[in-house]
Amino acid sequence: MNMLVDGEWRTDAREYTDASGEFDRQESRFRDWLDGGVAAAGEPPESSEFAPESGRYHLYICRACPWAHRAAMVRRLRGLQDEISISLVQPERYDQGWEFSDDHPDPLYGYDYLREVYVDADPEYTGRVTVPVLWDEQEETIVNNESSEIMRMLDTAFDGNGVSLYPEALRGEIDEIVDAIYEPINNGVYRAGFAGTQAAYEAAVDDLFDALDHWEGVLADQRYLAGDGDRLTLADVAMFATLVRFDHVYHTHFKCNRRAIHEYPNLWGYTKDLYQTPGIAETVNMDQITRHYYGSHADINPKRIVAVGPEIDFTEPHGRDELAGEPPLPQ
Ligand SMILES: N[C@@H](CCC(=O)N[C@@H](CS)C(=O)NCC(=O)O)C(=O)O
Repeated sequence: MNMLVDGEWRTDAREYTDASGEFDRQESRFRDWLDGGVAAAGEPPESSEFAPESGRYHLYICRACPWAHRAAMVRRLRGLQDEISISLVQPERYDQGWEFSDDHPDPLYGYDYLREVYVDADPEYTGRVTVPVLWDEQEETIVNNESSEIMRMLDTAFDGNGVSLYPEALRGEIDEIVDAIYEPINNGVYRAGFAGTQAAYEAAVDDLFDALDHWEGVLADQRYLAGDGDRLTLADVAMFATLVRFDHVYHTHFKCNRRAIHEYPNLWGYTKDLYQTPGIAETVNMDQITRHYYGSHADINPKRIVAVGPEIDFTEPHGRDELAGEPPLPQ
């Protein structure tokens, strides 16, 4: 387990799992807000010195990471490409943590490792070095490294193109869905994949497939998750980031193999529908996704061989436009 301890890189610091074999995800540490950004209900952000100025912020992401994917999708769907710059780390993660490379250089400082960005923000930082990172180029610090907060603030702090993925009337319900899918689905695939005991693995898989069965039912007669399903929201962003990776990596590498997403008619149609929503496909890089997962977790795939399948096509007809609802259209 690799992490920073008091600003020093350590490769022996802590295990992924707790004593009962359950995957233990750390709390994100940097939790500042862009001024004007809206938080989940009950967590009002204070006003901050981070004004939502165009050209001031940078997103460090990995195309492989579902949490970083949320931020990249919101940036793209809201047309913030010119306001917030973005760069990628190398998809494989080895002993040194997330790395930059010739293919994926650090455009701001020319660093070799993402951890150097964390140490700049806090020379005494103790914790994991994760993506996404929302970096303030003016103050040269990390504003926030928690995707559920970054996605909300990118939607609400900037004007963007007029698309709203966190509309006021639906915020409570979107929060509930984002919460409801987090533990069994978004984090559930990791709980299965990194489980240290058979019991922890089976419990995670049971929760995961119970939740997938539930949402398969919900999506039988609505196009999207929130409200009456007629508009794409942050709840869909959060769900899609897991579903699009599922059949290629979670099913095999994380042993979530009771069923594949393409075997669920509604979840599969929904995944293709979102993939085909203008702007989303360009945020998905399946080569980097598979290289990252199969190539980075030596404890569960020591030979780092990347599975070749499945042969599924996210661009084939999804059949969901018969349900009420339109993809987001910039105003
Ligand atoms: N709670 C964080 C989790 C981010 C996270 O765990 N990202 C993974 C990549 S998928 C990571 O960077 N892991 C590196 C590590 O744990 O050392 C969020 O939602 O932003």
